[in-house]
Amino acid sequence: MSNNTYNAKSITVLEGLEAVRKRPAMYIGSTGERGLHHLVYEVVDNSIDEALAGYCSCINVIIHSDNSITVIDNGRGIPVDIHPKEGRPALEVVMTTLHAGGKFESGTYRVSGGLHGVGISVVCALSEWLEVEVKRDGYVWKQRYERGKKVTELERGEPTEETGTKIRFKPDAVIFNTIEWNYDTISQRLKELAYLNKGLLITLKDENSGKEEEFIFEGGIVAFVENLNKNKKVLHSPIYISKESEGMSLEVCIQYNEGYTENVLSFANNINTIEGGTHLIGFRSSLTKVFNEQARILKLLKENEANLEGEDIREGLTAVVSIKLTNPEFEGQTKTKLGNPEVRTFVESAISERLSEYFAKEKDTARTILQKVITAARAREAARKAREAVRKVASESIMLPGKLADCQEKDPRKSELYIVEGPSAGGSAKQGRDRRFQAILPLRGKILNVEKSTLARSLSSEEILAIITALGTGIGDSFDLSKLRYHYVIIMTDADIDGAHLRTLLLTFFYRYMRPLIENGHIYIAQPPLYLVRKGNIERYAYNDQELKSIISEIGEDNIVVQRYKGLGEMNPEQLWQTTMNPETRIMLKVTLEDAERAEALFTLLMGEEVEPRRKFIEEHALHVRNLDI
Ligand code: 0RA
Repeated sequence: MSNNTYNAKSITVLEGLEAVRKRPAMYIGSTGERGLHHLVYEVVDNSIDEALAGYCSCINVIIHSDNSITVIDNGRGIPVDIHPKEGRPALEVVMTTLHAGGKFESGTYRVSGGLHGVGISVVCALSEWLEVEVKRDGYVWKQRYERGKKVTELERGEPTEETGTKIRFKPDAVIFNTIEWNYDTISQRLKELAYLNKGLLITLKDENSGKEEEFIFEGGIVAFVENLNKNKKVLHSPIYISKESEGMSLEVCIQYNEGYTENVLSFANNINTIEGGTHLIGFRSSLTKVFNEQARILKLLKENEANLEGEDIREGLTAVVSIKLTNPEFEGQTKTKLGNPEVRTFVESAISERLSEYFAKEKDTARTILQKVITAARAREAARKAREAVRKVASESIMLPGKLADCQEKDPRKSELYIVEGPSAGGSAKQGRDRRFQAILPLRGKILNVEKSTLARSLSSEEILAIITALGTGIGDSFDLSKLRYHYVIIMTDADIDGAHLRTLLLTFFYRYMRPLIENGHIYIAQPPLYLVRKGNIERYAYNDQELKSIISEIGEDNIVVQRYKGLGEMNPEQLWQTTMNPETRIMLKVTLEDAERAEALFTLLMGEEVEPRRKFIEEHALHVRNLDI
């Protein structure tokens, strides 16, 4: 049990407009600029309803310098006769009772739900003052309210033949963060409303700046679409579809331009349904359906080609979808998503029917549009294939080669990769290494006939791929040094002619395809010893002939055993570690660009067509290869 006891006195039943003033955001979304502007939209929506019902042709909005605003329409005027149940003028009921703003009759497309349609009483409640003037029943009628409460009785003024409603109100600064109107915001919305309600004249005037605008579009949403496509090259004249039945009224206008962006605006009862909804779903699916049918009929889509998809129809599509219905359900975060399920099928069948008819008649337009959509579909297919290829390569490169014995260290700056010749040396290296930071990649022992082979053929593609993937950088144009997985790449080959060849091949490969590795000093040549000199317990390694001589003279010639290493495989793991891999004691040569250039020159020569210089070079070069086995 919570120790919160329920206190009956703490329960306040909010009644009438007090509720609105207590929690304004619940009715108008916020008390910021957006909420503020909802006040004027609410009043205008009421006038629009009159226009939709066919009684109003003109709406005027005036922004005053005291931050009050006036909305005038020439509709029927809010009824002023005594409301039978309430016993007071209907106008007063409309202005002071929550949710009494709706029309007393049904059958019109009353804007309700969402942030609009909360009723004019909400505007009244959130205004410091509101003055209404109704022309109806032969007279001008007036009444004033303050913060939702009437401060004057309904008063009959001078006679008039006209009808209409004029509402002027000043938003309550106690409620709103700001009570300043944004001319452009209002102008934009009024223009949109003029587009959505063809033939309706809407004017806006700002008494502060003297700015004035007039919106009237006989073309309605066709003019809207034309305006959206104003600076674009269009592919055809706008296609207009309308249908009215089942208590719904649908208007759609479609026009493709040469561009690739989609600009589809959807509205339900004049509210911009930013989050879409059932009307938009119906619109899209009908377009996809009709386009596919027509593309097959006109044989523009080959039989083996896949169907057009939703995204194909969007490129360069400009459209306005406007539906008006009696009981809209608004959903979503901002209540701008139409939820009525019946709308989907209505829109889908209406557009499918009309668009098919249209395409049957207007074959040229059909072809033009379909070509565009099919091109988009083919581009999509090509892009998908390209993406897949890239993904495949990427996934392959993430897969490290099976032969690689990786190190535990993940920081490339501390990691070493030994590229080792042959499986036996590879085995010793794997056992001898410090696996915490040293990785081993063994390459195939015997290199192909270098002289008769190209680089690609000497190093099998499998081997090259293993190197590329182990290093992680990619090659050529897509080489990325930042992806290098080891900052020390150490070539460890036997001290024989095959080893020399492999070294040349590797250096040439790095020089040609991964040059930054060399330029940035990441490539090294391991220096295994050539000799092991033993005398009793003494073991000394010599890395060249000169060293051998000095060791021998140092420890004396008697009873010494000199072992010459022909290959790395002759060393046991411990020896390999001690002599060649232990960072404390090893000697490595850092490969310079000149070294690599020389290797590449040698390689080119070896690969070259000219037999004589090749032979000469091999002979000369052979002299420099230590411990050459001939
Ligand atoms: C209730 C009933 C009728 C019209 C209106 C309200 C109405 C409200 C506003 C708000 C601004 N302008 C407006 N114009 C009309 C229908 C009255 C009838 O049946 O004659």
